[in-house]
Amino acid sequence: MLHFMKIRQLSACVAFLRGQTVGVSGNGNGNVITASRLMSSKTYNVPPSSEFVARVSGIATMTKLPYQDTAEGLDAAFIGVPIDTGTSNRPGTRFGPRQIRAESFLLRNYSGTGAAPYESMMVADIGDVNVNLYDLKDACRRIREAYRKVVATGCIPLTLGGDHTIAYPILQAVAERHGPVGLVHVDAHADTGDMSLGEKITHGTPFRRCVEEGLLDCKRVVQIGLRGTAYTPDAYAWSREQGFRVVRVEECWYKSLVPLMAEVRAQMGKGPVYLSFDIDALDPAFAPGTGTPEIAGLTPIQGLEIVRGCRGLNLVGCDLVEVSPPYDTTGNTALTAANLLFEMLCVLPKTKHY
Ligand SMILES: [Mn+2]
Repeated sequence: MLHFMKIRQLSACVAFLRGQTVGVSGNGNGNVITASRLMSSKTYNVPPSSEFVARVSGIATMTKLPYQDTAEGLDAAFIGVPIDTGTSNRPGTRFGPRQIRAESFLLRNYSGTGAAPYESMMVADIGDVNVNLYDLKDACRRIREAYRKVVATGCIPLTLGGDHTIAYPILQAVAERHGPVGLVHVDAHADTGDMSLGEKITHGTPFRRCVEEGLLDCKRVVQIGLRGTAYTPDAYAWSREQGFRVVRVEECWYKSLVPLMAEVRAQMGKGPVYLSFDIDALDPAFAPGTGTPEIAGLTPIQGLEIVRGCRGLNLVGCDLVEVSPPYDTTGNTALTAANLLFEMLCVLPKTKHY
C-alpha cells in the first residue's frame, strides 16, 4: 500500500514543483485535481495516472488501487472470489479475478458519465477470499465469513468472480446485515435450479437457496437477459411464482434499456439492493470467456445501460461473475468485466458526480 501512496504523492510532488496540474481524469471534461489538492487530500486513495506511472507496472490490483488486508476504513472494496468448483460446463472462473485485475489497468479514474468515485469514497483492493477449491460447501462457509467481516465495517463489496455459486454466501452475509435485499440479476440463466447431480449448491442454484433462506425481498427482484434452451416449456415459472420480474432477452433485443431501468428503479424503491451481473448475460461475441455461453445476448452498451441505470439505488453490494480466462483469448471478456465493475463503483450511493 505504501508503494502506491508513495508513487501517487511523488508524482503529485513532481508536478507541484513544476507548477503543473496532475491530470487524473483523461475524460476531456476538464475534471482535473490540482497537485496541491492531491497533496492535501489524504482522505481517499487515487490510482496513479498513466501520465506518471507506467500502466503495465506494479502488482496487479484492481484499477491499480492500493491493496489492504481488511475492509477497515473503506467505503467500497474490490474483492476476488476465485472459484469454479460450482460450474456445470466449461471451468476456468477460478482465474477470473486475476485476469480482471490485469485488464483493469486500462481503466482511468472518471467514468464517461462524470462519476468521480475516487473523489468521494475510500476504495481499495482487499485481495481474494481464501477459498477451498476442493469442497464447495466449505468454500461457501469461507466466503460467508469473509463477507460478514467486510460488511460489518460498513464497506460495500464489489466482487470479482468466480462462478455464480458465490452470490449465495455473499448474500447470506449481506442480508444478515441489511435484511432481505432487492436484487438486480443480469444473466443468461435464472440460476434458480433446485439440484444438479444431487447437489444443492452449484452455480445454477444460488438464487433458489437465497429465496429459501429469506435473503431476498422477492417483490424487488428483477432478472434481465434470460435466454437459452430449457428442460421445461417455461423455465422461468418458478421465478415468477416467487414474485420476481423476469425480463427475457427477447424483450431487450433492438432496444435501449434506459426505459427498463427506470421501471427497475421504481420497483427497487429505497430499500437495500444487490447487483449481480453474470458476464454471460452479454452475447458470447462480446464476452466469449465464460463457462455457459448462450447466443443472442445483451450488448456491452445494454450492459452499461443496466449498471448506469442503477444510479440512485441503495446499492449494498455488487458482483461480476463467470469470467473464464481460458476461453477469453483476446482478454476482452475480462476487460469488459473490469469496466462493468468500475461502472458499478460509479453508481454507489456515495459517488460524486460532475
Ligand atoms: Mn449466472
